[in-house]
Amino acid sequence: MEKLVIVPTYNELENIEELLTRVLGLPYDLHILIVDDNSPDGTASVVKEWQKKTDRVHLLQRPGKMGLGSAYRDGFRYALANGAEYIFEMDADFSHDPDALGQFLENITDVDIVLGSRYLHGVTVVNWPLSRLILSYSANMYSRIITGMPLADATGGFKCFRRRALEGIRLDRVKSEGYSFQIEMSFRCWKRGFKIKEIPIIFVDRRAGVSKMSRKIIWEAAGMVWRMRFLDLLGQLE
Ligand SMILES: Nc1nc2c(ncn2[C@@H]2O[C@H](COP(=O)(O)OP(=O)(O)O)[C@@H](O)[C@H]2O)c(=O)[nH]1
Ligand SMILES: [Mg+2]
Repeated sequence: MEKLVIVPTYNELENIEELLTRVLGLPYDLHILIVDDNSPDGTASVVKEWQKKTDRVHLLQRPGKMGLGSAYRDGFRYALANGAEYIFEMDADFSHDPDALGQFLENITDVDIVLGSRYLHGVTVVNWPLSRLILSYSANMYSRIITGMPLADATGGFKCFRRRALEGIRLDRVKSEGYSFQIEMSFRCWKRGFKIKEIPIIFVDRRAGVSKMSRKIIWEAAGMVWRMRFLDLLGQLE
């Protein structure tokens, strides 16, 4: 398992079948790990059917909805324990185009992390309500100002990490659950000296199912960037 795409899922039954088809159909011998939080719609049962057909599909089942951050932390541990060299983060809802995975692999050769960026060349977001776009864009400006991290899109969740980056930070110290998880991961890696490269992606709003965005997630992110900044100032980021 050299390349592992981690996809957290909560009620993604409408997307999962096509997602597995598209990712496994790519010519890069990708493995895919679904981290499912006991989705009531039965997302995991589709994954289990696939596991009978191929050994490139992996499933972590968790007892209930525990958040995106901890889903990825569990996924990262699985990736490291199973020898993955290139570890991707990707959403299940086709906001992230599986066909872009190849570009991540091309770009990771000389860096440690590749970030799919929605705000690198203007704004490449399709079909989001204006309110959601403004929220995301302002969150990125806020994060850039407070953390000093020079990224156009620090909250994006389409990423590729090299193994050494995930090994280089303390995953057990990563506390965020919502979108701030993305900022926290990049910040910790950046502070450790890992090289991050942004590549432009076109982000399309989910085609099916519902978003899990919430007020709680926004407040968490607002506070987390300050937490990062102070931990760093106090030399306690590690
Ligand atoms: N396992 C797990 N997956 C989650 C959770 N919250 C969101 N996800 C998944 O994370 C991805 C991004 O969430 P989504 O609702 O699309 O967020 P949005 O696109 O920003 O509105 C999707 O694949 C979701 O199914 C969670 O608590 N646990
Ligand atoms: Mg989404």
